[in-house]
Amino acid sequence: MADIEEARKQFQRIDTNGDGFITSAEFKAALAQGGDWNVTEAVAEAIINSRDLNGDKLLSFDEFWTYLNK
Ligand SMILES: [Ca+2]
Ligand SMILES: [Ca+2]
Repeated sequence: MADIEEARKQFQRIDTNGDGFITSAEFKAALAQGGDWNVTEAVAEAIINSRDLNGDKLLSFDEFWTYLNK
């Protein structure tokens, strides 16, 4: 079981504009910041889509949390 406070901090770091949703662009930027420069926007989108439960192409904290607990 992941730590929800830690997950929230991580989520907020990725959600750079603070609207409560992670877009593929934000996710790509976060991965690049972590040193993973090979991730293209298309790859980031595919990862988001695989975690996106309601199909809005955005990752909410709930979806992020669900993913962490899988
Ligand atoms: Ca955002
Ligand atoms: Ca979603």
